[in-house]
Amino acid sequence: MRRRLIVAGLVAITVAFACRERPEHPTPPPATPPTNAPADVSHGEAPIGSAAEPAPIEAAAPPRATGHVHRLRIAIKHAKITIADGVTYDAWTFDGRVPGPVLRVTEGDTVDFTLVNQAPMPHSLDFHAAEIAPSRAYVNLMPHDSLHYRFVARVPGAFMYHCGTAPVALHIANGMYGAIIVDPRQSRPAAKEFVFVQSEFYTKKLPDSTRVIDWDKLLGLAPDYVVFNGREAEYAHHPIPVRVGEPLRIYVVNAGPNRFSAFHVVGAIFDRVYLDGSLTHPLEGVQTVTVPVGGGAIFETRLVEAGTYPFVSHAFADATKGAVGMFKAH
Ligand SMILES: [Cu+2]
Repeated sequence: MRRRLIVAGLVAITVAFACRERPEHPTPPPATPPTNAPADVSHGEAPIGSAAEPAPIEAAAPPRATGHVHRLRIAIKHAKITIADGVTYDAWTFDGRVPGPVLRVTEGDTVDFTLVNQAPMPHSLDFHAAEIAPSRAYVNLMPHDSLHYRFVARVPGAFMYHCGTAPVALHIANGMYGAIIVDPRQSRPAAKEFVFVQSEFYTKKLPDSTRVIDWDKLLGLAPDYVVFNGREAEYAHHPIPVRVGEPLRIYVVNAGPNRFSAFHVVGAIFDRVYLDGSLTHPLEGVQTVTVPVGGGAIFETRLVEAGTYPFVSHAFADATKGAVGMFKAH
């Protein structure tokens, strides 16, 4: 009997070891930092492409909303997305894209919201722009199920939305986030407007070269990519054209799930920065402002002469990993 127990124990231990997921060997950091300047401007952490070719994900903000009740519907889908040139990632998405769609409503408007789960596992959606009981609205939705509720967008600002299903870090890191802009009732002054959602990807390669989440890297806070709008250095490869002197307004939402953003435009000083979007006490004349994970801020500036102006997270390891873009002023 005792012998049988020992054998059973040995078998169990062997099976446990065999079944344990073998972590992929992390890529060792290079022994020395790269010394070849990859771009033709200072702070150009990525090669600069042509402004003539539009970026795959539009940086321009959608126009201000009209009407007071907005019927919004989002479908949860699992989809392959491109996170860098030639790099495909198995993502969990809102509407098949990462980040999810930019939503825009006005202070006091009613959002009439429907969430549909077309994915093969439970998901949910948490609106930071809403004041609502999570136990009613942010519940896990089973596959093929849908959920409908309304909320009033009472507070203006640049807000995050994201999947709130546990473990939340996994669902966010896999792509389930987006931005919702709530405009103040009285319009902000006219400006050219952009939305940048910062986020991270923690990846390991499958045999077919598709990337999937690397949970160890996520817990170790070691992303492979830090990006604006879902793709590494997207707006360096496709610089954003603007005019010299025109007012710019940049809505930045930081989806994380882990890295704070230190948002900065090289060659510019922000005239005003509205934390989250609060209309009272904007910061004036500031160089870099932290956008915390799960937070947002609205940046206003203008570019004083023709040229290329990088925008970055000034946490420069993150800029090196892709949190960099370019404005081309002419
Ligand atoms: Cu989810």
